[in-house]
Amino acid sequence: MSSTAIAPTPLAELVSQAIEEQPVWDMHTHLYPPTFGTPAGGSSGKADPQGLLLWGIDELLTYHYLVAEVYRCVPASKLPYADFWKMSKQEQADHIWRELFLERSPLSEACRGVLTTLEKLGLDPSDRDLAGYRSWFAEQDPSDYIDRVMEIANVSRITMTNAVFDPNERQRWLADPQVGSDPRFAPVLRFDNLLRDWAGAARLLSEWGYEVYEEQSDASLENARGFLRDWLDRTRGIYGAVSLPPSFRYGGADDNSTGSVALREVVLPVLAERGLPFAMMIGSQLQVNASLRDGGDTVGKSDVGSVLTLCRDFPDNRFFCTMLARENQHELMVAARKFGNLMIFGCWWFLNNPSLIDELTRMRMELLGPTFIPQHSDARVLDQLIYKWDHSRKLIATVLADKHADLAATGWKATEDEVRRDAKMLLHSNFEKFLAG
Ligand code: HDL
Ligand code: ZN
Repeated sequence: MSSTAIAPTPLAELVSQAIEEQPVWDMHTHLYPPTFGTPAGGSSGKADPQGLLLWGIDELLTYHYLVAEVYRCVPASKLPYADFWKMSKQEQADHIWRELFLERSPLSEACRGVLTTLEKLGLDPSDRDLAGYRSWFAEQDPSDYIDRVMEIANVSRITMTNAVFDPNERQRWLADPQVGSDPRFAPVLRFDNLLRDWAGAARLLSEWGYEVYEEQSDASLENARGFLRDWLDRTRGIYGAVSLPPSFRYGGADDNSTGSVALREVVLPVLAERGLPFAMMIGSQLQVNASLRDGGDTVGKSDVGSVLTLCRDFPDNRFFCTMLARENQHELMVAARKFGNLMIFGCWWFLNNPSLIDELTRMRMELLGPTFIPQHSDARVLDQLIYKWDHSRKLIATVLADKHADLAATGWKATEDEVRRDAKMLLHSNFEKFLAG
């Protein structure tokens, strides 16, 4: 029995290199350029407590994934949620570092990600020197640091989530029309409320000067279309996006629920006239534990049939779609075989773990070839790009190498150009081309 490690085959090496070297256009993140403000000023000195650009070790450690995980270690009976939220960001980070990294091995994907990020930035995770990490981050200038993180993660462009119903974000766009013009970032107009809560959205639109009422009259619907057009113009969004609950249903032309009417009469016509895709992220059951705040959402099985109906009934619209439940994945991939105006993407949120990224990517490649978008980072903290893409690239490369090995076994030898073309499709051009229509 040989004890020496088995060298990867030249083909596996080539695939790994092609995936590593291919810049990725990250199609869904919650990241922002410094023009949106940042709570950690770093060496720039300009700190905005309500700023939207999150970066640095304390933001990495207080990512809502880790807040949820730390409450498995020190329950609310011992640390009431209100006491945790009263802590400073640094105190919260200290608590999480101690409980998840020092008192227990940081085995979860979100914990491991912090360590990968530190290592790729040239810091030594085994130092366990949180104070030292903090001093290093404090010396970074936010805008220069964006370039550095994008270079390490090999991310060519960061797609934002510009939530028009978030007062903090909306005010920043109204105050400075150029706020989203940093070329490193692509804007996306996000408008969940229109579909999740028409009545509430109508009240807000009325406050904002659009005559939109709960009753979905022709005038109300036309004014809602006007609102969407205005904000697509203001943000120059490259697609429209919503997250939808597991209960989301679209039953066709006779479905007159307020959400379906808003979808059929407002969202899809405006995006079709603008030639912009519509991204549906389906399966997030919000705030099952509101005390965890952003970490309080869960997953639920959703209805792929509604996606099929939309793709069939709206052939002039293009749909990005990702679903949150593992149980929906195979049916969604088969749906993508039925409609070319459906582009499935990413291993979203609770699926963004090695075992599930591998499973989904294998299934997708076997059913769809290279015609899907395997991943988005969903990063909320800038530095997360480093680990989310490092981890996912390795997994995507392993699957692609296995599939090319299967081809080679038939006698089909891929050329280096063909392998690099595959990498470019998966990490960049499938997204870019679907955007272009
Ligand atoms: O709705 C979404 O875009 C989700 O990605 C949520 O932001 C979620 O909280 C998240 O951060 N997932 O990774
Ligand atoms: Zn997201």
